[in-house]
Amino acid sequence: MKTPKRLSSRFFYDAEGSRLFQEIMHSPEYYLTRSEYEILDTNKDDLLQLFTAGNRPFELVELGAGDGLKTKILLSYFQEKKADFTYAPIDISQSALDGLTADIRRQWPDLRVDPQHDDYFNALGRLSADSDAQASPPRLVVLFLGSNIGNFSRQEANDFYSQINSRLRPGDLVLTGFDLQKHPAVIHAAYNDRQGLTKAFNLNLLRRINRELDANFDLSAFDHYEVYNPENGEARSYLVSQKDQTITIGALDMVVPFRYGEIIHTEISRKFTRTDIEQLARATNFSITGWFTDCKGYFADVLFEK
Ligand code: AVI
Repeated sequence: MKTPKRLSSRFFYDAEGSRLFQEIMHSPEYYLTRSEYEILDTNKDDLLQLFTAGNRPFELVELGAGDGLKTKILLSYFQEKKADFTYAPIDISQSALDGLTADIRRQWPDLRVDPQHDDYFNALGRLSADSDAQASPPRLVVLFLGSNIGNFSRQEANDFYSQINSRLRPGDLVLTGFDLQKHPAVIHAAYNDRQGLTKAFNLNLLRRINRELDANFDLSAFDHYEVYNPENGEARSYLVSQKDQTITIGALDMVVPFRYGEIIHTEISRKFTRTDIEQLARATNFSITGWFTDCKGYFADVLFEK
């Protein structure tokens, strides 16, 4: 068995995990969502000018749309301004897409929605090919908001943006939400909220394994622990075994021993400097054409152009 033990943060988002994440986003410590909301709201007109430069229609392609709360600021404004665009949320969860699409159709019956139930890169490749076939091809504008990029390692982020780049045409855009490095205490608190929501979110991984893989984790025998390292900008989440114990995972026919104090690494949430972002753009063949931050300078939405 590998040490340290690891669980991928991809598994956080079952129904309960998604619900807890919604609560985290509204907690006083989790500044990320409010900062990005402020950025999009303050700069929606500048963004619209950039998206429609050259009077081209555009296709707003959102990777992992979730409940689309922040995107709705843009959708609402673009509708009001009668912009010529289609919204194409991509998600591997059909139920998340159905909910979002129904919600948008209710709020803005005239908005063109083109939901893509697929893997990000397949869907991007198809949207690119479809728009190529049109007489006046729309510009693709990819949204990857909410600091989702922070959950990738440096290498994974480079690979991800290279893959996106290979599916776009010159002039297409990518708007990414990056959480910036700042006073370490602010970041540490965001992953250690006083209500214990992040703790419950982390422990829910074990509940999910119990339910889906017939395991017998006792949630009260594990604690949540978070470290933020200001030298490399990495916040890391762990679960810590509070005693010597042995877990069985029926579906995998596995017995897993834990020592007192042993950790399971569950998530990395990277925080960026301007140099990190410039390096990412350079390494993946994008240029930076827009840089927007909130009034505290906590978060940045950065526009890359192919
Ligand atoms: C989804 N992702 C950007 C969140 C983050 O901040 O890394 C997930 C999260 N983990 C703990 N709190 C929120």
